[in-house]
Amino acid sequence: MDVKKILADVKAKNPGQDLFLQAVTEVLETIQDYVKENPKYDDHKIVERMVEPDRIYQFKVEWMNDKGEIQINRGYRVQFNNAIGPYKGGLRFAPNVTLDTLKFLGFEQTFKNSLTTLPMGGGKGGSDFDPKGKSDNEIMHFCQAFMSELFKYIGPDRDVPAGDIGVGGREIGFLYGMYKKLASENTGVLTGKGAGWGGSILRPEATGFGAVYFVEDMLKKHGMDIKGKTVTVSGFGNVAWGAAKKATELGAKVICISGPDGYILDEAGMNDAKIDYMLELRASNNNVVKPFATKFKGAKFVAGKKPWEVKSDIAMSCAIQNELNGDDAKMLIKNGTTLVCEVSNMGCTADAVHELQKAKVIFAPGKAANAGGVGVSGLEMSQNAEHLHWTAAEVDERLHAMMKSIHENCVKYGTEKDGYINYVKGANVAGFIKVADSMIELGVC
Ligand code: 2IT
Repeated sequence: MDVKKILADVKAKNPGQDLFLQAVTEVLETIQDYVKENPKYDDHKIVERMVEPDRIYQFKVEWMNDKGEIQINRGYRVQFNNAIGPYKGGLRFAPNVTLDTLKFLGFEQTFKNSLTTLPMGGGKGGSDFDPKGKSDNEIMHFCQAFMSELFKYIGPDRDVPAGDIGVGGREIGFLYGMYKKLASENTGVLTGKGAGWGGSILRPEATGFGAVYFVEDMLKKHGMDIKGKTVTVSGFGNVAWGAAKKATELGAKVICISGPDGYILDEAGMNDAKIDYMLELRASNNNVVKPFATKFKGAKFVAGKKPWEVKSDIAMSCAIQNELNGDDAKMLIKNGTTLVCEVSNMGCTADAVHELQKAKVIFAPGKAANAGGVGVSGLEMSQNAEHLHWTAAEVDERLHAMMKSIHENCVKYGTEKDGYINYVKGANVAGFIKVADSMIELGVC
């Protein structure tokens, strides 16, 4: 496999798609040794076939705001790879969403879904719609208009979307209501649904909980415990909320959360009231964390800065891609951070990953650490297919088992000669093998 040539081709074919190229570069650089040792992959041109999405839908979304003005947005669904199961992956609504964003996410999703142990292919979709400052009514109208086109391309055994940034339980409700009406069926084609209408218990918590289980496994492997550790978390949305909740429950002290406006430093750590307030902040549609410092005495708001400047044992990126760069990584290393867990998809720049690994910091890539979210989505699909509802204990046990299996696979394929566990390499190789072998068995089609 000629990594340079494949990357040059990807770059030439996808001009200006820097995020997609970043995601592909990381995977190719870390799987190349394994691919060279196993010539069957080159014989079947697997890598070249994997970097090309199966298909991409782009559509216009027209809707009316509360003032009666016509609005036009762009909608997308990238169906990346369905070798091991129906396309599966979230929908992102944010003003900076482009095709590049969704191609990088769809590519990552293919490897992540393979790691979960469940039969799910990779896909991603979304829109440049900006939920900030919109009324609930406007969000409903947008979701309905978006689904009136998307429903043509999805199905419970074809492509199963879910939430991502800007798409939570409320949006899934509006989207599912419209799908159900248009398709004349109630088959659970979206995941992240409400518990009363087909959703799985623990799906809202799953990404954050799974990431903390993964952190626990990494610490255990290195002879440490999460109890008593300080944790900085970025973001304040669904993923940050779940991570803060589980880390606190396990005896860690979460001292930071953040938003686009800056970060909150709360030396006393999170408690139930503070964690619940994160949900209120998100529901307000304002996308700021500053009010947290007004509400809770002792919490300090630091404007315009990222939480990575705060000293802690564990850092968890739970906001957005490339939110932790090389300089941030150097700061974390200087502050003696033990473990960095990328929870957002591609939360760290390539520079940051390089710095952290060079300094032998324990580092988890997002596609391993955040796989619990889509993992429990997969469990929601199973429950929908058998028309049953599992208990929280059952779902949590399966989530634990998935994260444990992902950790074991990372150790198996990522342990280097000096004993350092390269979790990035481990996750990419393990994710690759299942998809690649399936593609070979399925033939050229
Ligand atoms: O990035 C992700 O894995 C998600 N946004 C969740 C996808 C899903 O289908 O639950």
